[in-house]
Amino acid sequence: MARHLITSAIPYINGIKHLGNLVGSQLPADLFARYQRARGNEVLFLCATDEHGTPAELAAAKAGKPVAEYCAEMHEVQSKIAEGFRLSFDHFGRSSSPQNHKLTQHFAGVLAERGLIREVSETQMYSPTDGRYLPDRYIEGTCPNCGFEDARGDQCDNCTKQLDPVELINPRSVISGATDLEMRETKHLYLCQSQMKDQLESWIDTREGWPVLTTSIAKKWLNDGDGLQDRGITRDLDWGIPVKKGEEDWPGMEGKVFYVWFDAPIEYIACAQEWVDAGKGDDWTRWWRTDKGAEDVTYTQFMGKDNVPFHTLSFPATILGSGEPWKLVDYIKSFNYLNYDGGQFSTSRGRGVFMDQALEILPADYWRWWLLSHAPESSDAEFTWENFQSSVNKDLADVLGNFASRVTKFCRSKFGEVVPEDGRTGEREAQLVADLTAKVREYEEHMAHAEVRKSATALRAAWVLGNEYLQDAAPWSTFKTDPETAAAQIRLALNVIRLYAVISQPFIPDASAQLLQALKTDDDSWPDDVPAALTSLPAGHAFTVPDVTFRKITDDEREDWQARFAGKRD
Ligand code: B3M
Ligand code: ZN
Repeated sequence: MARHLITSAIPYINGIKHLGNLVGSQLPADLFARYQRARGNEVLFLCATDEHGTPAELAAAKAGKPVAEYCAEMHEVQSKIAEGFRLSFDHFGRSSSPQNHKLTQHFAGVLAERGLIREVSETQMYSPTDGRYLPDRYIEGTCPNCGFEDARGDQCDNCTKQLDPVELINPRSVISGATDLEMRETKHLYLCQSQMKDQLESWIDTREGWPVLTTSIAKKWLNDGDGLQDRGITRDLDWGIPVKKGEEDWPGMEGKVFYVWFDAPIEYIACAQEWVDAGKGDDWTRWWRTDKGAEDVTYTQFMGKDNVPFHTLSFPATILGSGEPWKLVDYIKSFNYLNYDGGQFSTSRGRGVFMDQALEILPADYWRWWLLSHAPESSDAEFTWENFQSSVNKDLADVLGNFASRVTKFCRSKFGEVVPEDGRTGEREAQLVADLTAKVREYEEHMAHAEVRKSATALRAAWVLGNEYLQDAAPWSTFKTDPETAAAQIRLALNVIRLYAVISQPFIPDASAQLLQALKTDDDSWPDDVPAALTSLPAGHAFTVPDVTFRKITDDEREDWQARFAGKRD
């Protein structure tokens, strides 16, 4: 049994995420976790809310709430929505947890001891209008790298370059819009990433089979300009993890907190501790410490492309720099962006579909299927309502749902609600079994490599095989002249429904459960042996006709939704 540690990038606490965020990390991570569990592997699947930094402070201020209260509430909201989408986290933690405070301070202490943290006196943007320093997202302006006008102080969303607020052209305060900003002297800690460039580069060079998107972004920042830059890891903010050296105070750093991108990845580890402290597991070290068994773990991270620099360079610098035996990531799966109907999803402008709204209009499986089968893997992808309608209606309703419905209804009308006994199958059936076997093997291959779209394509092709078979065998005609053969065909087809339910579970867990329930079976074991799996439901086994598994989206609905989500969320 293999052991898989799986993490999704942890979503910022500042509000409900849109479908582009979902498909960029949490959803494909869930697909992979569900698949590994279905194969009988041991999985620890972790995610959390990212609760520090300017996004949290700004959103809390907008909501008129103390930050801690805002974060606690939004964590519950995000947690409920994650359940709604059937995201099967073993634990959904919080980066503001006591565990993360302690561990982040621990890493800072160890890194300092090893000479990898230096104190820098520097000038920071100060806004007299706002009466405070303006770190990171408190400032917006034009990106010095690509000219994008709404670059944030910490990173440009357009070209992914990590920025320092002082680099922005025409900077303005996000709080007040003030442009009369001045530079003031303040002291901060820097992580000496530049000292670790060679170590990081050789680590990245030895990673096998990483997606090009991942390694190209890492290489770009390793070798950009003067090479890998040291990174400020503290901020002048109220909310966050207080700067300490382990458990000791850090002279000169009073009142400062760690930078959100320093503590957020550490939460991947702290989250495993939270999982244990919540009574859900009994040992986190065997997942995270290579001296405690984690060398046997395969660790896969999922994230959007803008998060790649932090996961390929900054977080590994923390881990490697500590000199302690922490588990490093084995595979980084990164995603491009999902665009929305001819433009971008926009949280600020309310453009696009947000996770809560999606679940209000259709069940999770409809979204899971579309998003995963159109995951922005090799390039950006685009959500359009036409495409969504046609995928749902074709793949889910016409192909999968229709197969289950036709087979069970036909059986009920001719043989009753039990798997029929009579007859033997012939060549056509042998061919179907062989084709399904090949398709399942292909699907497994893609799933094992977290090739999301290819997996969806193979799964859809497996569904199509059943429909083609049914069309071709036409048991409803066979029945008129040779009811015994029709019985054998239907016996096989009922077993094919069960096979679909099992292999589709990582994509569409609710439909899968519904089908297994209708078939009155608990046998959800993976079809290692497809021919054997297709005899799982024996003659005489009772079943019921399932309710409609997937309904079609009408043109009226499509038009209505298109208008409704065009912008201006309240
Ligand atoms: N919260 C950015 C994001 O949601 C950030 C990811 C942290 S992963 C450690 O895109
Ligand atoms: Zn840019």
